[in-house]
Amino acid sequence: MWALLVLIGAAAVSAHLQDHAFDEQKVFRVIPQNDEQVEIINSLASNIQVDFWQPDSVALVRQKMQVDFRVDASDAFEVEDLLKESGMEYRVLIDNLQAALDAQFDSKARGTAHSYVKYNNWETIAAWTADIAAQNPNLVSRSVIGETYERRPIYLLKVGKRGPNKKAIFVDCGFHAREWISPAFCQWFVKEAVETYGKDTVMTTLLNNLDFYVLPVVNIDGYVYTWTTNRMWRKTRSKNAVSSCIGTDPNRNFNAGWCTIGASKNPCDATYCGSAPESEKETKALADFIREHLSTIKAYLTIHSYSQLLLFPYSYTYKLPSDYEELNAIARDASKKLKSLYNTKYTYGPGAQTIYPAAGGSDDWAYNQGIKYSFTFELRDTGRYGFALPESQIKPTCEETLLAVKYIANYVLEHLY
Ligand code: 9B3
Ligand code: ZN
Ligand code: ZN
Ligand code: ZN
Repeated sequence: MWALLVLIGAAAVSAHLQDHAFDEQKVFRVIPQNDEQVEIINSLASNIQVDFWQPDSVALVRQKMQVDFRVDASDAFEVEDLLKESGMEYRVLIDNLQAALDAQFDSKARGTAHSYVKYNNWETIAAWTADIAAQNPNLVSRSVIGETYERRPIYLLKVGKRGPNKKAIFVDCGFHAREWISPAFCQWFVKEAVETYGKDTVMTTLLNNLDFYVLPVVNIDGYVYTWTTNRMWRKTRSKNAVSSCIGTDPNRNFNAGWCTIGASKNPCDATYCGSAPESEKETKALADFIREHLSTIKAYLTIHSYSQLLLFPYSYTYKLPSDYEELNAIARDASKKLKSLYNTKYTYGPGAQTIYPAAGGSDDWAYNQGIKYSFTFELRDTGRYGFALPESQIKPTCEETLLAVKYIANYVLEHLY
């Protein structure tokens, strides 16, 4: 009993740590129209702390596309003044980030019980991976594919009806720590699999004929850090040899044009590519697993947020993949499926053209390993809440995304041989 009280007390303290961390911080959206305005954004970023919410916004700015960025409370007025004076097209996306973050939880009083319609902390997700496997031994099994920098086990769930020589689809979530809707989707997917097997004909066919490898959180250390210390953290939590800055961007750390474009060699940046490809224990574990299962894995799906995009290779080059026509048609039809539920609109296309050119991503790497059906999802929303997506949107977001994932999986199944 006392131990329980102490535990609850500790959770309350750590939750309180960030209670006011983002008070009055603002998120702006700007659309620079000319080179002068591009220069203003760039000089802003070099003078004050600017957290671009679509990393590699440097590239977006240069292409005069819309960019969202967060600034400190103490800089907010000055920044807005500057934007006004410049005549730049801008909008205050989030007026008080702390208020938006407070609103992401649908109730203030929170237990630690697992819920599919709430954001779960890592402890709760880890316990859930054990429970869902124990409760569904005929469909789900859990393994450990490695450990994180801070030595947490990286869990992988294999979901499917046991059978000989099955092909597989790999789905991962939680590359980027602050993209909380992503791990929520992986949990949702497994729930739907076990609940609708034997009832939904598509799901039943999929699980009878394919296995899904579901990795609920890749960047566990970062995810934990967003719960305890800094909700806006993106990278891993590894120490760098040459800098006091922490962390590497796991989605710039794969061996696909590594660090040639849209990634930073500076460990202090959000898109730091790491000291070498697969320098991170988390990306190495993932890449090792995929290499070991290359003969079975036929599709690779990686779930990020936000922007409502369905991307496929390449991101590290403007060159189109040899399967461009097929991948584009699948992305088009999967987006259409997704839209059919709540009218949520997705943009789709090759990464470089559709968001920004950037190297070292897992989708490009998987594609170059020979996994033809390789896609990155960027889930809801388009910036109203950004990373602070309210819990009330978990269910609709996951339901619509599931339609797209099932569509792709079914396509893969029908094109196995
Ligand atoms: C980035 C890259 Cl490098 C890729 N290959 N595919 C998708 C993305 C977009 C995500 C990222 O890492 O910036 C969106 Se959060
Ligand atoms: Zn406050
Ligand atoms: Zn991401
Ligand atoms: Zn994103």
